[in-house]
Amino acid sequence: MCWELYCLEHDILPSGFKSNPEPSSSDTCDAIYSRTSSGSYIPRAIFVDLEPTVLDEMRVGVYRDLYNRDNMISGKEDAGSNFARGYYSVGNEISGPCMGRLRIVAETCDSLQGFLFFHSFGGGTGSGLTSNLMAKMKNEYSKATRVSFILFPSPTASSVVVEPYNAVLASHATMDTAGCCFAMDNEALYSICESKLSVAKPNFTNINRVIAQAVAGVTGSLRFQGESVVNLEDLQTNLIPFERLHFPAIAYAPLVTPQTADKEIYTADQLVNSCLQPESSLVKCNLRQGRCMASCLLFRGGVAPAEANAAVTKLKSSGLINLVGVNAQPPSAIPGGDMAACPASLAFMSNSSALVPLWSRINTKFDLMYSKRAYVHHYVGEGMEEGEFQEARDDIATLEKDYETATK
Ligand SMILES: Nc1nc2c(ncn2[C@@H]2O[C@H](COP(=O)(O)OP(=O)(O)OP(=O)(O)O)[C@@H](O)[C@H]2O)c(=O)[nH]1
Ligand SMILES: [Mg+2]
Repeated sequence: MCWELYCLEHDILPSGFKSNPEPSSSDTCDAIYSRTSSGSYIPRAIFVDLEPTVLDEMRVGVYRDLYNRDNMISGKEDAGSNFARGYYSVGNEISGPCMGRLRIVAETCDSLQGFLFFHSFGGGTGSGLTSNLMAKMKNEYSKATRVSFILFPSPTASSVVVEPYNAVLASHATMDTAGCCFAMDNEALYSICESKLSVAKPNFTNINRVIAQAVAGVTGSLRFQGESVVNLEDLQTNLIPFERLHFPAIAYAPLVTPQTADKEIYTADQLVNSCLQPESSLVKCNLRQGRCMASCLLFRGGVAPAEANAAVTKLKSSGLINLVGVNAQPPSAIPGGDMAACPASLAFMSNSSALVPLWSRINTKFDLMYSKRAYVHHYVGEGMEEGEFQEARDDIATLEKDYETATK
């Protein structure tokens, strides 16, 4: 869904060609697309899964000609919601070919700035394989920034009981290798679709399009020239004052339908207020209740820098704002999608204690299972040592405390 939106914003057709071969001067999409000798654009992206069905959908989908097939790597059998299968056994086998492809794509970059990761914390592949790759990438590309968009287990509804294990094990495994990890969860995203976007029964397409808009808000100034350039490194440096405390929340506004878009007010002030409402957050939390260490506000569209700064000054009395960016390119909307094309938007990122309850919930569920050693043998059977459970759990207990202490 991110590439669907990027293609729309950069005027790239599903074939990979621009519909207007004379790109606008502010378009800097070369940061995320490479160009072939015939002039078509290819996403600088690698798609990896331990089983083929999800990637098969992409291989026959609308954008099938956009992607380089060699950058889609899938195995035969999934990780069965087991972190250890994703990290150690099956996952470790596929990680070599993944790194091989990654090197090829990285070599086409003139000045590699960093990597964006998209994965779940609940699935075995999303938690385990990503952690495995993250370690290898940190080793090989130590200077590159790593920014992740992570789907956390939902607070109440969860389809798979071992998701808390996987989330804790993956957070521990990536504690020293991840850079800046934006937390999201499907419960928050479902309610955005239902209550804000009037979608009766949201599916992953609806939800992932909301994620895509927020991601496009974060990457706007990488893709379009503007006065204030906020690159991945700026984002990480400003949002993550302490390396371990790398889990900011992300909120987005406006979340409006084409029918209600003209009733919305698009001033910087109003966008900030909207983002601070709990129902604008992509993860279930209340940013107003969290004590804040750092925030970044990235505006897009018709917001004058002076107006943005004035809105931020108001906020500063109540929290810490480290970085403000305005990119003149307004957001786009998928034709026929749930969200309206708006003249301006804001991606609001905040590293605060607001996520502590999320960790507490996951930890409690972890403890309930681990006290009975439930499902532990599945993990040990895939090459993990049992001691890693306790080690990971202790690490996350420390993380929880560190967040409390740092934001006191
Ligand atoms: N928002 C969103 N959530 C998804 C999507 N696909 C899966 N999930 C959620 O991710 C979690 C499971 O992770 P998956 O990514 O499906 O699992 P996996 O990483 O493929 O791991 P295995 O299937 O165990 O190999 C569940 O909570 C799903 O609801 C998606 O496209 N969008
Ligand atoms: Mg899977």
